[in-house]
Amino acid sequence: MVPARKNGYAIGAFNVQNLESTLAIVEAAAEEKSPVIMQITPSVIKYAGLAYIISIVKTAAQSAPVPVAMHLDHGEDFETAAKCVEAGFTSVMIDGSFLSFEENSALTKRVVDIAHRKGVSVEAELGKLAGVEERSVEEKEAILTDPDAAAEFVEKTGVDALAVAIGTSHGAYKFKSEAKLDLERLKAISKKVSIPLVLHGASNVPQWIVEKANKYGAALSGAKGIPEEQIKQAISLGIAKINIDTDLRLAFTATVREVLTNSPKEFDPRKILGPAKDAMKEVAKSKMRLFGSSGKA
Ligand code: TD4
Ligand code: CA
Ligand code: ZN
Repeated sequence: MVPARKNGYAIGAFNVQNLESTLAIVEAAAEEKSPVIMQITPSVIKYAGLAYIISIVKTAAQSAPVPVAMHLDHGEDFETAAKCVEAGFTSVMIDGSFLSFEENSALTKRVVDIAHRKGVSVEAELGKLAGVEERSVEEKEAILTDPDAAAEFVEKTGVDALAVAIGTSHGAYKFKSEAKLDLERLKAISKKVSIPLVLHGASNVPQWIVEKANKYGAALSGAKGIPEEQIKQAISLGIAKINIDTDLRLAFTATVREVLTNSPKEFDPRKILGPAKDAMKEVAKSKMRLFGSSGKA
């Protein structure tokens, strides 16, 4: 990510849950000759089991012709982060964004201390991503990342990458009205913080995929994401890791629905999940091109 920030591109960090999402991402990275980050959340560890998900992702990383990082996304406590450091993750996120500045710094520092001893890098988060619900302007202001606090946080903790809150949120319903990131704030953070910055909640929620899903029975009206132009601007302002989960989920779901509707006699899981995996792969490839990481491996 350091070369990415230096050279004005970003690495895609895609969430994996199972074999299909792992294959989609590693195949995309190989075809695009792009480095890639595969990230695993605590809820995936609960769903699949740490040993299963690690062996799938490690197998992908070992057989890929491009660099593949295995990252813990939104590590919720010290124990989870420590377990992943021990288990061979290349990087971990410790998300103390709901703690006070002091508590978040202290927790992050503890994780940095054990991770760096093993050569594992650490991402932390300062500020809170906006929720799905509408918030008043004042409240919203209060949760976005403060540039001075960000500089102090990085200095205090020795963290390797920082997730910033600049108006994005997780999921498929990011904006009720105009989609807008606080790029001025990002610029100010970027001036004071030189480590790679991370953009969570960066899915675009492509309308053609939402429409396809809805055509085959989904109920996803009003879904809205971040316009691609704003992603490009964010990269030019220091974002070097971009988290994408929702767009892959949407592509998967729309295709599963399409296959089940159009081929009612089909009951081979591979014939249902295979096309869904390919749809996720196409989305991942288009992200690598958008982020400028294609050809960088
Ligand atoms: O960090 N992420 C992924 C969050 C995934 C939460 O997943 P679980 O259900 O496994 O807990 C992002 O920033 C993704 O942003 P996006 O815009 O794709 O939702
Ligand atoms: Ca958080
Ligand atoms: Zn996130």
